[in-house]
Amino acid sequence: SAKENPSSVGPEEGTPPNEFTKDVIAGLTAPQKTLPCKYLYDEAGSRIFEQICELEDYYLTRTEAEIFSSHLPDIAKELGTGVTLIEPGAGNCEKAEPLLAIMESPEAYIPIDISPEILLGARARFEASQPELLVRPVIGDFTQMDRWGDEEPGNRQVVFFPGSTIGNFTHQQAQNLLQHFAAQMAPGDGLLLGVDLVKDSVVLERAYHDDRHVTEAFNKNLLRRINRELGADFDLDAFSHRAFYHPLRQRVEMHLVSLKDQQVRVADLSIPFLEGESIHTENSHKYTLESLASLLNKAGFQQKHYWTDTNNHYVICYAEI
Ligand code: AVI
Repeated sequence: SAKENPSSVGPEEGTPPNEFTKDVIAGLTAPQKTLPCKYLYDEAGSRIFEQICELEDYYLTRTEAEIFSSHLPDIAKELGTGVTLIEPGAGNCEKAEPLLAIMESPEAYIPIDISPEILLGARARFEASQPELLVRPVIGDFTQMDRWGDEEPGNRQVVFFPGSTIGNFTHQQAQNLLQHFAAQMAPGDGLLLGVDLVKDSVVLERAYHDDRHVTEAFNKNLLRRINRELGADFDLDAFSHRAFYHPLRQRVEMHLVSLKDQQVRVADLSIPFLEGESIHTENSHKYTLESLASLLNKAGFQQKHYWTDTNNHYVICYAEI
């Protein structure tokens, strides 16, 4: 603003469009309409996502939790002693809590998230349950962050990235993100990653097209958000939720399909839709143990150990640089 920047004089230039507006317009005017999946997580979207995690059909959360509870002592041993655990996109920090409780003399826990409320709540919880642990929340977008602030020399760091969040990045983006993590790590530092595996497409598609229509509500909430924040006029009933597994790309794609020819007003634009035309709203990449090892290697990590469930639906993997 003019106040913060004394060199800018003259009349107000009007608020520049924010990043959300720019991304929405760029996405909806592209040949294959698309919206970045990070925008699925406004307050309502985050709440719906929590409901997804409890669905019978959405096996990911439950399976990851199963692997953790069966192998927690093993995993903690692999991470070693005196470790600073860093969790990008930590949210409520629920997954780190039992791990930190069993790790041998962890140095500190650094959860990173864009939501200060949720981080401060988590810190209060840790103060009660693990008072001796140093918890230093960092507020911000971990994909944009150059340092996360453990500058103590000699501390081993382990980056904790569960939930198969890595799957929501393309292979190139995933490699870039892991390289970005690696750039802040020293030789011998670790990465503990939770990743959903390639499996029967029926199982995969059911997870993203659940019979309770919670994922549909999650997907459509993005249109509701655009209506609210950009004054758009999407008719939610004129779009349907579509999720399918693409075996060549090894990913589940989520789309919103227009049920008729229509024009939608978004910001100052009128966006045309043909019947059957879709907005691509999310990719959820699935890995094999081989494709995961290859991703890790490309990003400069060596896989040390991995743990799967008995169905081989999901993997937790520990790697070091
Ligand atoms: C957060 N992420 C790992 C979820 C996934 O499975 O890709 C997001 C999600 N989208 C639909 N359902 C869940």
